[in-house]
Amino acid sequence: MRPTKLTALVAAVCMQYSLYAQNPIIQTHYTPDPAPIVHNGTVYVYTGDDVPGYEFYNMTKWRVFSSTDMVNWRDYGSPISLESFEWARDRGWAAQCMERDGKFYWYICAQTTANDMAIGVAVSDSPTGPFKDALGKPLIITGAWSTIDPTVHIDDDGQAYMYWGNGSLYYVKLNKDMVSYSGDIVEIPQSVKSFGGIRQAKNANENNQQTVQPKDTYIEGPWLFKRSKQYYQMFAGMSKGAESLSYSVSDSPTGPWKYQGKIMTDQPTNSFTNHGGIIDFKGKSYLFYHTGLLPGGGSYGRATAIEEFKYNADGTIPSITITKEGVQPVATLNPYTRTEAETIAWAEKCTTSEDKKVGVYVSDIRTGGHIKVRSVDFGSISPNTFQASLAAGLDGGILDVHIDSLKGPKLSSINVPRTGGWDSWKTLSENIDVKVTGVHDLFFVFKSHNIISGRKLFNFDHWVFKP
Ligand code: FUB
Repeated sequence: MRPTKLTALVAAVCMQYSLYAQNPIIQTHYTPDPAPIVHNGTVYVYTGDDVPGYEFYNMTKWRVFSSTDMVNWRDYGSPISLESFEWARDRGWAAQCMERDGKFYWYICAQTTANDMAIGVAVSDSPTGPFKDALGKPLIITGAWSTIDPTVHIDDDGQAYMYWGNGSLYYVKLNKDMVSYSGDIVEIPQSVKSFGGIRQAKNANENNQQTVQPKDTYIEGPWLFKRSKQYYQMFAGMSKGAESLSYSVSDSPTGPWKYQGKIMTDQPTNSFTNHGGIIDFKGKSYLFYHTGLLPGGGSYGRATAIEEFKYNADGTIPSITITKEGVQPVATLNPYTRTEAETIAWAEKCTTSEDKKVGVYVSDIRTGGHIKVRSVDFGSISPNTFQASLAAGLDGGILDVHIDSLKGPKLSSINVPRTGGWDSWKTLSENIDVKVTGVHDLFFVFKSHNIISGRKLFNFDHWVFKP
């Protein structure tokens, strides 16, 4: 079809939109149920892996990404999947990873061979893996389908607590080894005072009970953290036709809880669920949640988004609305050290894959696509060379490097030849004639030699500028 003036205008508007958009933070995969942690000056966000197009939560793996600036996210692929847990047969749902004494414990929930949901744990020496099932069996198995959404908190006295549940909220005290527990599983009482209301049974009307839905109620996705002396229990609550993010507070990790209200509600998220996590990083506070707003997404194609917020003076959390712009960078990226190509602020017409040879790399690169990397600091010395590791099984394409915008000054243009295979990597360099200093956004723009080429152009593993 020949482009008309209108299609050209729509394309220009879409391009403008993506230039300023930062939410969802990952565009190469569907990344629901974000669970962020801060470790050694880096934020790691652990997510699920939605498969849109099937009317259910059919996930089979989990993913991890990291950032030191909150806008460029490095993709570490999928270190665990249902295959990592011999006891798991289906539905890899919400998870959270927690560090203790240099080890990382990734708590997941999945369906067992008995059709219920159970909580398992994988362990690693690194936040990005490799991870291994710590027990070879579930850590929490109750026989109920609602044993989902684990969240873990390690209190100041070293006692770790794990909370979970859909409809009902439970906790148990984890032992120091983080892979076993002591004492009973406790169900946390719910009331209007503690969680805003009590969920109505589906058959409430038949039994002549009250059928008016409460203004809020605990549904799922607990997220426990401590700030000053207060414990916060955020959870997916009840709103009009979709979940809200709500919270309760307590003086103790075991309650009693006092309902505080809704943090995020009635937003055009294009998703029934929202599943949140909260962290502080570099002096700022962030809410992670998911929406169905990635193209092709929806309630079963959800993707992580982030908003910055400030606690009120009394410690309460303000009401937060979703934005396309997301958050601002809190650090810069050094272009003179090797950066993995899968470190991305925004990507279009490409995805990421992983193999044993190079780990994660950018793949399925198509004509008209690009990767944006934000807040790149060239300092006071201008680079004279750009170098990239690329592979092409067919006739390759062109990798153009621009600053400031897709059509901003061009620093380099690498002609990527056929390298002998999609995993036959070649380091290609190009001199830079333009002077560039200070902080800029960087755009890697993908072009084919032939304008009508619709095939994969090349794979992209890493890049660096030489001063
Ligand atoms: O992602 C599957 C389920 O949807 C999660 O376990 C819930 O928290 C909800 O987000």
